[in-house]
Amino acid sequence: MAQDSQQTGDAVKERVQPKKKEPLQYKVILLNDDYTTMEFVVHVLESIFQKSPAEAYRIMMQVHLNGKGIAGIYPWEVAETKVDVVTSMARSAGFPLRAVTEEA
Ligand code: TYC
Repeated sequence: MAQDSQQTGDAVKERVQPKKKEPLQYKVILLNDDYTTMEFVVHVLESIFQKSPAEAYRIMMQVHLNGKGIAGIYPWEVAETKVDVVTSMARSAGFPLRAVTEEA
């Protein structure tokens, strides 16, 4: 039987909501500042966002030159956790680096 309908005697009952909604995705955005070192940002991108060294460097430069850049796109809870991990790693290292989430 077709997935979008259900046979009930002679009637065909249509689903009210025909498609399951995808869970919303959130961008994790890194913000530029004048004090965090480039090396630390590259390290964050490699260790928290699983970027290759070349991709981490590219994203870091994008943030450095344009003020912000996308580190990754994740479901809400994962994105929020990444922001928390970036923030605590940066504070422990004495850097003001900030990360925020934005609906994708
Ligand atoms: N602007 C910083 C510097 O010149 C480097 C930097 C890049 C800082 C990206 C934060 O998210 C950032 N040392």
